[in-house]
Amino acid sequence: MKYLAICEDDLLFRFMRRVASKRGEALFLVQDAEAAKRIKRGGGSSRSGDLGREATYKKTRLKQVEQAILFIRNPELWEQVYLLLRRLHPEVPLLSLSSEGEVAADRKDPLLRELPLEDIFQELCAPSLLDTLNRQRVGKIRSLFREKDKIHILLQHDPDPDGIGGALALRELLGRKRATTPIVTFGGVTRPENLAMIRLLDIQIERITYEDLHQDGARLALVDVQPPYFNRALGQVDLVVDHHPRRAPFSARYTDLRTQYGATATIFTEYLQAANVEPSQRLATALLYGIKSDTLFLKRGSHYADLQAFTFLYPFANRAMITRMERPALPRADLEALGRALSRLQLDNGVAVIHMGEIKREDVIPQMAEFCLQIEGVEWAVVSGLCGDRVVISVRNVGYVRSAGDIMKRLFDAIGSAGGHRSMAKAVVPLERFKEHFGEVSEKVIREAMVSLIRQREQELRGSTPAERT
Ligand SMILES: [Mn+2]
Repeated sequence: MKYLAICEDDLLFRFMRRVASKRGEALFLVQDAEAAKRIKRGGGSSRSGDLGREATYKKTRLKQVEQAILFIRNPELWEQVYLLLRRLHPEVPLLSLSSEGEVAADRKDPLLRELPLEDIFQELCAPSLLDTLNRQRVGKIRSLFREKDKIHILLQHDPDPDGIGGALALRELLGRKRATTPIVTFGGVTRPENLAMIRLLDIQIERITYEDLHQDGARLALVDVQPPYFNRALGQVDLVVDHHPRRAPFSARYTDLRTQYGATATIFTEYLQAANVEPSQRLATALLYGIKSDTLFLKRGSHYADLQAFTFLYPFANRAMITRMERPALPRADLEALGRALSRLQLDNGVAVIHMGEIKREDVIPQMAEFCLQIEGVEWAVVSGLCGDRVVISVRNVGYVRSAGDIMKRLFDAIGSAGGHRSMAKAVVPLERFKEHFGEVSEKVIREAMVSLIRQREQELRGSTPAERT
């Protein structure tokens, strides 16, 4: 016999019928003879007797019990049973299911554990409550649209994985295809990771204008965004599903805002589960990546629901593909430019300056600045490159008391845009203006401008008292 359950009645048996009905696994010792009969009729093993008396335990072969479960609400009886059990079998692990809580707290019994009933309710019932809610929500969403309606799923200006994943899920829930339910945006996808995502998962995102939003009576669904985000009126909005805080009032035929969630993809994952839709690998990958990137791998603003959705999606998703999205391949030509620059690298008081010349992709520049910080002796990394007609400069340093943002602002704000914080900063300057100001774009020019300012700053810091270094 594995478990001995000591209970006032047969309530616990009903909860654990599946374990209990394997004969020999669990014996229910109950106070009341009628309850014992009901347990037997339900396929369990039971005995009845006065739980406070030693004789009741005599026939239970207590020494063979691996674990005892106590489900006794009456505190005096609980006390009696506990003391009796400990006298008869000091080593048996005890699990007490309690409604009062804290009976075991000051007992200093390492083999006694307490599980509050409210926690059990939370674990068992809360998901079911949410599930019925989600089922009702899915029904509502499906009733919003007629078969002949075209639906535009509108995302933010620079659609991100969370919005894209949610949009795909909405299309799936509605049983729609791309032609009748396109994903649209007023902007375009720009971040390399997001471009990699739509390329690898073969997702089309179409550009749309305000004028075409309701063309031919098209319906409008907003995912991971709310109407006030757009600075113009959108006309009738049919659906809004989002997790951002409500910035301003808006109206829509259906709204589901869950601001405590870390991702919109989590809401859609719950919808899919409630609707019994098993996600395809493509859909699961998109949703998983959405949750992962919006919550910084469940670190930022994430909720228990995000973790649950993540766990549900994980086995369906293509994880290798997510790794490829997160680290989009660097263009070979850009890497070669970096290689050439690295071979000429000279350190000047811990400052590494690299000008990559013309490059294809802007995001390579901050990545390379990050990379250069790992070179021995480097405390500051300054990497620049020419992207079309813009000079992009990225700065990183290892310290916390340094002010990369300040320096970049001082140097470049007047001729372009510059900003950042203490350890990382960026400047973008139109090529023409850069030339007007500095004469040419070269490593030499950037080095001269940056190094003297960095040195000056460092000297200021050295001269200051520690209290000022904040
Ligand atoms: Mn989001």
